[in-house]
Parts: sequence; structure tokens; C-alpha cells
Amino acid sequence: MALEYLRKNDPTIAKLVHGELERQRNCIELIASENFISLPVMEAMGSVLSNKYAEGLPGARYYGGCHVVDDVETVAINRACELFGCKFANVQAHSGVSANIAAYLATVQPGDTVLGMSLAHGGHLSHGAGVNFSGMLYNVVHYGVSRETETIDMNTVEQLAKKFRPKMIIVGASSYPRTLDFAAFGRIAQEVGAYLLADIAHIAGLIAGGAHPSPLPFADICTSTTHKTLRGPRGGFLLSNDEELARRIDKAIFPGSQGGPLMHVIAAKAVSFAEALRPEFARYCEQILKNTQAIGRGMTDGGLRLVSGGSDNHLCLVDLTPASITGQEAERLLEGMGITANKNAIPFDTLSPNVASGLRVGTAAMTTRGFTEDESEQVGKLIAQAIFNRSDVVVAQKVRNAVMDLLAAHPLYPEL
Ligand code: DSN
Repeated sequence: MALEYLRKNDPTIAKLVHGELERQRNCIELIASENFISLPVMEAMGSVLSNKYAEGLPGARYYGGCHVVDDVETVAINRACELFGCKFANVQAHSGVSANIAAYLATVQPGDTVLGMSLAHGGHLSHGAGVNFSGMLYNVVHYGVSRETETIDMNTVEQLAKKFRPKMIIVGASSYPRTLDFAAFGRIAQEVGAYLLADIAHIAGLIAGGAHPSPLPFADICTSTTHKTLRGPRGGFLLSNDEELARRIDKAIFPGSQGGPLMHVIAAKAVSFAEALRPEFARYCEQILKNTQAIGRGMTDGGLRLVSGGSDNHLCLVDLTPASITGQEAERLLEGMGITANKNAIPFDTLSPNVASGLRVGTAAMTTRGFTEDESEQVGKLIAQAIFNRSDVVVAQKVRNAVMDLLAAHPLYPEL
């Protein structure tokens, strides 16, 4: 990696950036919310656009000299609308949580009832967890998955909606391996007169690539991150087809909850939206789904159990209880062998989230790196072998060697 000026000016940080590149190169990345951005996305982020203050919206800013960044943001907005087939987009949200803050501000008042998926069953902090602003400011009721199927039971969602009459229903998850039934959520929201917020942070890329149904015909607002399956820079955005809601979203972002937009990140979002509009992105998403099936097969053949019995998207949630290992231990064990994944609570978990009985395994990053189905299945088998033979140093070394071979076959950022 060149880092010509950084090396001269701040060797400490240059060394750390290089160290992180080497770390990413030398592990199989299975964290379901991570991915590897393209070099054009990286260049847009590291650009002079970072220098510009542009509070407001294109054509209506609070600063002079905004004509260039106006064009950047307009391109990003237009590409987001084209990609997701909707009328309005706000691309200024700094993150997925920032996008959700804006969605709450645009729809509900503090104290209003909101129905969202429980964090313990795969939802997200900002869908009403008690330690988050959403749980502190709103009266949140949670739905989860059924004990029998480990999937969302739409009858339960409907019963809760009819009982508690929420002003907003949130559909979206961080560790749910199944297709979300946006049509059913839309019907329930209509029945009880609630707004429907679809938080598509994890599956945005799959939706853009046609590998998961879109919520847009049903949701009043969609919120998302750009950096997971969508493979853009770290950031957030919001979508809507409703003109009045779109106006409220814009105000909720600025001045409601943010100051100056990150124009360098908005440019990088525009680049990634254009990448996702290309036919090869749909092929990439298809490959993510195939790789998830394959890694799941490898893990179950090796003796592990997948929550809900499988996956329809980019991630598997592994129940580690049959292997008598916690998520925390498994995460550490695998990291030592060059496989990065994260411990994760499973539904009805008896352990604390810091320890957890599960492991979340995502395939978006390894698919970007070029892993095929055969290799993904092999990775699944290696995970199971490592876990079930964790006191055997010979197996550990074999797993480590196999991981190194797989990584060598798919170099990451060879240009850097
Ligand atoms: N931290 C993200 C994830 O890993 O899913 C959600 O915000």
C-alpha cells in the first residue's frame, strides 16, 4: 500500500493502516455485516470532498461553494432511487442508526408505541432495545421468533399489532437467516394504521441484486447501511415513495439529528450504487446465496446445527450448544486459525450476549474475494472440524494450513 504522505507524516498511523490491510488479507472474513469495498469507492472516500461543508440539500445549502457537491449528492440520490426503484432518497445518514433516528423523528413522537423485532431474537439495538435511544424514548413492544420453527410467526406479529396498536412497525434484522415477509408486514401495518419501517441494512445488496424481495411496495420508509451486502462505504441512507414523508425525513436528518453531511462518503455511496446497478452485481448476489448454502452444508455435515434449519440470505446463525462451546470461545478459537466470525445470541439463549451460544457466519465478504461454492463448503467443514477437535493441535494446524491455501488462492487488494 503506497500511503506515500501518511508514511512520511505519521508513520504510526501508516503502520496501523497497513497492519489492518494485512489482517484483512490474512483471514477469511465471515462477519455478516462486513465486506470489501472496491478501489474506486476507496478513492472517492479519500478525496478533497471531505473538506466541504454542505449543510442542507442540493440547491438549498447553508454555505457557499456547494455547486460541485450539489452535483455529487444529486447523482447519489438519483442512483439510489434507480437502484431500489423508488421516488425519494436521503443519502446523508452517517450510519444505519442515524438513518433509524431520522425515521423515528419523521414518524413518531416520544412515548408512542413501536413494534419491532427483539434484539435477543435477531433484531437490532435501534429497534427498541432498552439501552438504546429507541428503547428509552418510545414505548416499544417486541416480537421474536417462534420456539418451534425459529422463524418469525406472522400470526404473533399480527396479534401483537392488534393488541398494542403501534404507531410504527419495524421489520428488519441483524442476525435473521430467513426471508422477511414484507408483504405480510405491510398488510398488518395497514390493518392497524401503523407506519411500516423496513430496516434493510443487512440485505440491501441482496435486494438491489434481486436476491431478496424488496420492501418498497409495502414500507413507508426504508433505512439501510451502505457497507454490508451493498458493498459501499460505511454509511446509511433512507428511501421512501411518499413525498410528505420524504420531506420529513430530510428535516429529520438535517437539522433534526445531523450537521454537515460527509460529502466524501456520499460520493463513495454514489460510486457503490453505480456498481450495484451493473449486471455483475446481481451475479455477485446470486453467488452470495450459493456460498451461504454451501458453508451451511459444510457446517451441518460437520455436526453443527443451524438456527431455523438453514438460510435464505447471506448468513447462517449457528447454534453451538451441541458442540458444548460458547460463541465467545468459538470466535477466539477460529480467529486463531485465520477465520473471523462473531459470537451471537441465538433465540432463547441462556447465556449473556457477551458470551452467547451462537456464531454468526456471513458470506458477502468471502464472495467478494472470489470464493466459490466448493471453497465455501470447505470453510464450513473447517469451522466444524476446528470446533469439534479443539483440543487436537494436529487438526488445528491442518485447519490453519487449509485456510492459508484458500486465502492464497484469492488475494485481497493485490493492487495495494
Ligand atoms: N453491527 C451490525 C451487525 O454486525 O450486524 C449491526 O449494526
